[in-house]
Amino acid sequence: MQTKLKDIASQFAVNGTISTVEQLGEGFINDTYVIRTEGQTPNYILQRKNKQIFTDVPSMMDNISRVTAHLRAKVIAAGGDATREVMTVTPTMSGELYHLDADGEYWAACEFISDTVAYSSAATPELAFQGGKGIGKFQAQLSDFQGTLADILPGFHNMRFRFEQWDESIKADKAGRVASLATEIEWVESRREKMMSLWAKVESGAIPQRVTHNDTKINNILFDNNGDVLCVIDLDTVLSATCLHDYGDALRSYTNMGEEDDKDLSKVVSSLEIFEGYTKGYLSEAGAFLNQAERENLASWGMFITFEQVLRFLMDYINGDTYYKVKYDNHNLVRTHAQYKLLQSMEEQYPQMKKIVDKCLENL
Ligand code: GN1
Ligand code: MG
Repeated sequence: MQTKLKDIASQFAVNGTISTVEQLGEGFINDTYVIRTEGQTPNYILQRKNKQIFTDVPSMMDNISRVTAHLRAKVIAAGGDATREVMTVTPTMSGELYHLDADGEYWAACEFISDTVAYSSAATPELAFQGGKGIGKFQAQLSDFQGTLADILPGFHNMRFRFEQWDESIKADKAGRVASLATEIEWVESRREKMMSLWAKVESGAIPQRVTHNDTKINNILFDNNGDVLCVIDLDTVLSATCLHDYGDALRSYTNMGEEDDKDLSKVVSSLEIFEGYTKGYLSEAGAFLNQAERENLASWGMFITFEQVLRFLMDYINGDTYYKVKYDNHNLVRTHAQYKLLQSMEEQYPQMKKIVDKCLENL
């Protein structure tokens, strides 16, 4: 394996001599490695992109390349350090943005940004503030992006499409699990109307499509050693979508006091302190460009995205676990229960969340 990985790594325009290629983290979708080089030359991140999910890797890499070029220009104009504040794609020796290996697998590389800290949860409102600021700034920098990005994940955050997939999954009942899931299916069905009415504001154009990140979990942000936000990473899902999805998905991850797949549901509650920290940080950057409909709906979007995640995890369980990597048999069901508990916690606290958002907007 090491030889094969080294061989793949050597396809890229890496500076220095490759010493090792080691697995890094445990993403649900791609396989990630770090390419270490000898001496003082930089290290790199190497990823095998999941071609079942990303069916058009060349377009995905083209999106990433255009978005990072735009971000880099913004960082340089602001006098920042473009090698640390934005992801840098490493092309192959022949100048391609990806390498297609003999097995038909797609690989891509980027520079490893050293001396950074990544978190799996937001322990303090200050950290949440920094994360919010990071995504707000990312969206602000991209708010004047020209041209259109390839829609590499059609319907990704489209609630109408998700319900269509959902209806098909229930009907097909591929894994024979539907009969045992009456309670969980009702969790989804009882919210269908409400979620579709929120989605209608996107379909009408009141909530606009912009260039957004679409996977704003805290571990997709790198912080520096002072705890300040440095760089937004994992740009695979950069798409035209709504800013509210980014904000909501971040709240789903940051405010959860338990794990995304916690078996101890008593730990899974959404923290209002973290909510407030994230919202303040986000609006300190995004307050400048969000329109009225976006502002009015911020407080609902944590619920919207957490609901979407309940639906997606449960649908994958119903389909027989074909999308997300699972570590044990009913992992997707455990994820569904944990995300549902989080959704309930957000629903209960909606009035307080709305007050916090309104106060932050007044203070801008
Ligand atoms: C997937 O693998 P990761 O963490 O980058 C998923 C997100 C989900 C998330 C759930 C392309 O992201 O949409 O919210 O898992 N990405 C894709 O943790 O489906
Ligand atoms: Mg991702």
